[in-house]
Formats: sequence, C-alpha cells, structure tokens
Amino acid sequence: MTNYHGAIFDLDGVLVDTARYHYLAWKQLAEQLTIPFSAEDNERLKGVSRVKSLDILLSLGNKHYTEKEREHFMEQKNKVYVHYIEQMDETEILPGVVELLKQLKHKNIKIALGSASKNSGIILKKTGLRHYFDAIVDGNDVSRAKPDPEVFLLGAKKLGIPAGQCMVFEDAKAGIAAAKHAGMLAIGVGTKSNLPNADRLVESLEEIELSEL
Ligand code: B16
Ligand code: MG
Repeated sequence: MTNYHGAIFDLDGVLVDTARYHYLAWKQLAEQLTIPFSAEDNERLKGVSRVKSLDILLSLGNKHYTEKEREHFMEQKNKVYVHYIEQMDETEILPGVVELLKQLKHKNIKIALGSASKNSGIILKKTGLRHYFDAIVDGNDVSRAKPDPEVFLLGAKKLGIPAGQCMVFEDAKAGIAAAKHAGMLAIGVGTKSNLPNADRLVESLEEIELSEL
C-alpha cells in the first residue's frame, strides 16, 4: 500500500504529447522571424513557460523586440497552437494514463493537475480526462514558473493533502526540480539522461506499480 494520498500530474509530455503542436506553432513564428529552429531546439522549451519559451526562441536568432512585439508574437503562436489542440481527442492520451488514473481513484488517492500551460482546460476537455481531477492548477493560477514549487504546492493545498504525502509525475527537468523543492516524491517520465534528479524513473506511465511507491 502506498504512503501517498495525493497525485499531481504535469500535462504536456505526461498525459498527452502536445510538444509536437508547440513545436509546429513555434516553428511557424521562427520561420516568419527567420530564426533557425530545429526539433532539437524545441527540447529546451518543454515544461518551460510561454514567456520563457519565446526568450529561448529569440535568443537562438539573437533577436531583440519590444514588450509589445513580444506580446504579439506570443498571441500569434498561441492562436496556431490552440488551432491544433482543438482537433485533439482521446486517442492522443499517452499509454498507461487512463489505467493509472482509474487505479488512483480506486485507492482513494486525490488527483490534481500541475501544469505550466494556460491551455490545460481545452486539452482536458478534448481528451475527456477532466472528470478524473479533483483539482486543477495551471499557468493561469500561478505567477512563478517551474522550477519554483508554487504550482505543485497550490495543487496539494487544493487537494487538502500535505506536500510530503504527494507524488508528482513530470517529464521536464524544471518540473522534477519543482517537485523536489515542494518536498514531494518526484517521479520522472523519461530517461536518466534527461531527468537525472528524479526519485523514481519510468519510460511510460504503463510501468507504474502503485504498491511499490
Ligand atoms: P501554454 P506542462 C508546458 O506544459 C509545456 O511543456 C511547455 O512547452 C509550454 O511552453 C508551457 O506549458 C506553456 O504552455 O503556451 O499552452 O500556456 O508540461 O507544464 O504541462
Ligand atoms: Mg511537461
């Protein structure tokens, strides 16, 4: 039996693979601004806030813009991204996700979302995952981005579970750092080279055995 009473999930890269849509949308902006931007560069944007993502993209082209122009670029990118995610459905849920959410419910473990995205509402609705969650915390609720623990601490608070009794599922280095700063069990979904500081590591949520946590 697990000692954890709360489970907090990152969204992009853990529940669904939206990184490719972020990539396509940023790539369109990069082309417009004549900035070279590869799939490898896109790895640096995973788990990072929208503002920080734009910073990284512009730094790749050594470009500088006013605050107003930057706001405009972010809006433009988001429009393209939202267009993609509006086409999503339940077939885009990653392997093992639904089974794990059902197991957690069965064991009476509370479930929260802890995502940097401001678009989590659309994604949860389109994929039909919303009803599994007891609390939602996303980019609309927090002011400090991961690796700051704010998003996960607020998730635990909304669930009414002490931070030390929460486990976090994350695919980004900054997210693992945020979970550890929050004093939670940090379960990495990825590889040792990407997530060297995770407390536990799985390649996919299919591998999770709740009784071993
Ligand atoms: P949006 P997560 C993050 O979501 C993504 O991994 C990251 O690539 C993205 O820039 C960020 O959300 C903000 O997303 O532009 O939709 O608000 O991994 O924390 O669920
Ligand atoms: Mg992520």
